[in-house]
Amino acid sequence: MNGNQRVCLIGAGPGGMSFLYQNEKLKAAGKKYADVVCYEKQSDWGGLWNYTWRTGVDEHGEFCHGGQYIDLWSNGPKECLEYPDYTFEDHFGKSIPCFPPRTVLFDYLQGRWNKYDLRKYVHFNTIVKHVTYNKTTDDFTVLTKDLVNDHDLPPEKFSHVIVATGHFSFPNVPYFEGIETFPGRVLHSHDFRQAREFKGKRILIVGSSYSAEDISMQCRKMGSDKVVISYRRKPMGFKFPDGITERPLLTKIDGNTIHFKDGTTAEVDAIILCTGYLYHFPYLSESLRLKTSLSVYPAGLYKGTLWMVDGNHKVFYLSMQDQYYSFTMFDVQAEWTCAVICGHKKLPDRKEMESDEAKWVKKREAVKDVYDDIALQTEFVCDLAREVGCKYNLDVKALFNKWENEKHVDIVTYRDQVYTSVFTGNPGITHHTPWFSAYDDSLETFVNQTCNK
Ligand code: FAD
Ligand code: NA7
Repeated sequence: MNGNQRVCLIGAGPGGMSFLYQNEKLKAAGKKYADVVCYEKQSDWGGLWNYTWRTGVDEHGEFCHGGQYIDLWSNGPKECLEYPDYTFEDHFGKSIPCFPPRTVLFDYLQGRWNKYDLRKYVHFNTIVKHVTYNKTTDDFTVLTKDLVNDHDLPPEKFSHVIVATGHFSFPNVPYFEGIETFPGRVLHSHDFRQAREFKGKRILIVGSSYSAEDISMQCRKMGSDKVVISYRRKPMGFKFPDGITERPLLTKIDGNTIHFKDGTTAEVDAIILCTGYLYHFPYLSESLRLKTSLSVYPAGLYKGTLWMVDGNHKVFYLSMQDQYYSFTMFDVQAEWTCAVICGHKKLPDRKEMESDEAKWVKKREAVKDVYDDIALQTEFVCDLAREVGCKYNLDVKALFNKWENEKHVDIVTYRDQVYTSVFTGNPGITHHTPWFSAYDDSLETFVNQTCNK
């Protein structure tokens, strides 16, 4: 024991790994760092980027975390999530196109984590079952289980807890009249693994956000016969390709026939509920549990990160925001958390923290559209960057605005556009094949392209 804080980190996805990375950076610089024990219930790191073919439960009978599909490509430009101290050019040694497939992004993430050999801090196949705050001793008791040996591990004490278990995993599954007798397949997007399964099929997609948009396009790309998207509040309004249409919310299901609010009907073979996710932390005692719906600034968190309700300012949540920014946002949150825990950054008094939190929540409530959302998240990321004295300008708002505009110009071609890295000043290259007709998403094919057309 070296007198450092003893930190329990839950989850080795991009958020949790950022904490390990930032802590190791402190250690390498000879600064005070934390003694971290990271628990990860899966057998590998990467969180959602660690693809699994499984659905429902994992090999140990635990809830299956993964929800990405095999043919997923990034839905935002890589220039919007690029680490300033480890650019895509640093990793691949050259410029690559801007919307990489899943495997390419995972490879990039791992390159940064391997820089510091962070794997040694992660206890894989170990699930956190319970966390309580002990008021009298001002610390935490954490119960874990070794999943391979079906063995409860002895309770451990920690000075701080970091929750990095994500919030795009536990599906929100609404009920629609007649769904129980629908004769085809019904699934949530969390269990969607590949679009090819739906070739030649007529699909109903429920929801009008990122999963609805991308899974519709994926299904059509892979040969679904037709896709009907049913929205609750408003249509996405993109110029979808032939075969994809939007309708108001369904009212009931009668055999293969779907009835919609506007009185129209459609015949479908499968239903995919792209109805989002719930914040779900069953292993935390109630006073430590973040309860919120999806937003760019969930209430109860100072600097969007420190839990204000209980735990004496020693519980931190990483990446609980709705995510335009992703990897860079998690990273700056992790750096800030590290600085606070290790004593490099002093927290202001409680009153000041409360008023700061209230100020951000108020700003969030004033958001009117996606551009406001992007602007607010940019402000949030830049605020944290300032707090930690980050030497890079993490503001990529202009790139996000371009991305949002491109989607409205043409949802089929938005992934074919080129963006310029704010850190290297170099543009990505044009992909050899437009996304809508690109079927080879292997890392080798994607990365081994040499020039702009
Ligand atoms: P996660 O990646 O969810 O990792 C959390 C980790 O915690 C997991 O490894 C899990 O096994 C572990 N865990 C959970 N419970 C426990 C427990 N009790 N004990 C121990 N370990 C536990 N973002 C982008 O930037 N670009 C994209 O293109 C993109 N596409 C996406 C597509 C889909 C379908 C989804 C669902 C999300 C997508 N995202 C995308 C967003 C994604 O949330 C982030 O990229 C990122 O994975 C979030 O990292 P995280 O570490 O917060 O959480
Ligand atoms: P989101 O962004 O939370 O969107 C969920 C969608 O589901 C949204 O359009 C909701 O409608 C809709 N929804 C939720 N409940 C219902 C009910 N009861 N009936 C009808 N429609 C409903 O989740 P996504 O999965 O799209 O995206 C999450 C992440 O995964 C994101 O980062 C992606 O990149 C991948 P609303 O718009 O509120 O009317």
